[in-house]
Amino acid sequence: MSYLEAKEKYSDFGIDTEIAMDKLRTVPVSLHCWQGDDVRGFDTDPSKPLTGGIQTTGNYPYRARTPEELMADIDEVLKLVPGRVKMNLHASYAVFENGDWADRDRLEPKHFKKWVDFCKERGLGCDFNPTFFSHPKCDPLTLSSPDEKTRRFWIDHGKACIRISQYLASELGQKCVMNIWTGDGFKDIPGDRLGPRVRYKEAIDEILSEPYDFALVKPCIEPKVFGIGVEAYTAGSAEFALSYAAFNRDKCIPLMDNGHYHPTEVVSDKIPALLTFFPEIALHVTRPIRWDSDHVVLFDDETREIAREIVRCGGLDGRVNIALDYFDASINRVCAWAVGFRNLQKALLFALLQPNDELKKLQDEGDFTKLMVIQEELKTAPFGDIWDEYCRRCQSPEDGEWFKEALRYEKEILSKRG
Ligand code: RNT
Ligand code: ZN
Repeated sequence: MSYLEAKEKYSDFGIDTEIAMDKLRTVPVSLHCWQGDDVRGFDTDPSKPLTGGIQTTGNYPYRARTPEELMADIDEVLKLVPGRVKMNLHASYAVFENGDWADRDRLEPKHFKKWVDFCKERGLGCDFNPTFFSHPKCDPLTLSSPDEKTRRFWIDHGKACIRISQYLASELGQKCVMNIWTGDGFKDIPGDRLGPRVRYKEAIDEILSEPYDFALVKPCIEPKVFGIGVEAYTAGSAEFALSYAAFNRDKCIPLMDNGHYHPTEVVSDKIPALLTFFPEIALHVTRPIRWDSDHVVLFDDETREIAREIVRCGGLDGRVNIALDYFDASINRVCAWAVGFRNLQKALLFALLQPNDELKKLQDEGDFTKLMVIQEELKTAPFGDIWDEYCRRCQSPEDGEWFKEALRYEKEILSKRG
């Protein structure tokens, strides 16, 4: 079927495919730099394991080992995906020139100048994350540690990251979402659950006392139910993070990662719950399998439902900050990035091609039969033809094309890496 026929089909449902495609092209989605090197970064010994309750698995060769390699791989991803990309960096990806290494509490905007140049040349905004893991100063706790020196180091890191986020936002002229997540917690039943949370809260208070323009810098608090090695307790639980954001609405926003809840909970349903109260929220879109496994995002039911809630709640106009967060080391990393980014674009386009006003009306009128029928029939509407057209308009390769290019890149560039 051609685009024009597909467009007709959708217009029978009262849907304008032109409006949907035009809208999607304006929406920034953050591309996480950490898929390219298995979350190692450049500021610590790359042979040391990833800590903080997260883990990459797989031994696919050719991971990026230097800022140059990582940037080249990201450039390749930019060729392969449609839509508006924003970068998302971790503090551990600081680029130290002429041996001027600085520890995390001493990081400065200048350590991200290379990334600013990279983003400017490509017209991208940039989000940011302090890195509270994979570092000798994790004792293993960070912001919730009972050790004053440990806490001070990590608070100073958080403050340095606020300054860097402010720099990224001002240089690039787009807001910078700065996400605070720590893996602080315990493997087994704690003797004190309150103490670490009170210390965590006070530490975040201190970090957010660093001056920043809240219109441009959006600190977030990301909760997590458990992590590898912190199965029994996390300081930054859901209630902790959400309460923090609710009590500090003039300073930060909540962030939800859909790998961070009990397996039968769904983030799609939590989006409108939070948007009832918060003007703005942030998301990490990932795919958990049985645990927070951070598999590549698929075009699956929950990703589509998350996208539908973002669209239906008016989230595309800045209320929902959308970011990807996964890391698969078992497959070609450029493809992992591209598949996940493309799938999120697909899910958003699919959501924009729903007759959302009509569905709402049917629900309010109590016509649950028609509500079900329409939603089911739209699943087999000629979505693929609209998707192909969207890729063409973004001058991005269609399904079936991008993979060939990714294989060429692997053969000509990646395979030359030791
Ligand atoms: C970990 C959190 C966190 C990290 C990134 C690297 O479970 O999801 O967001 O994945 O910051
Ligand atoms: Zn996350």
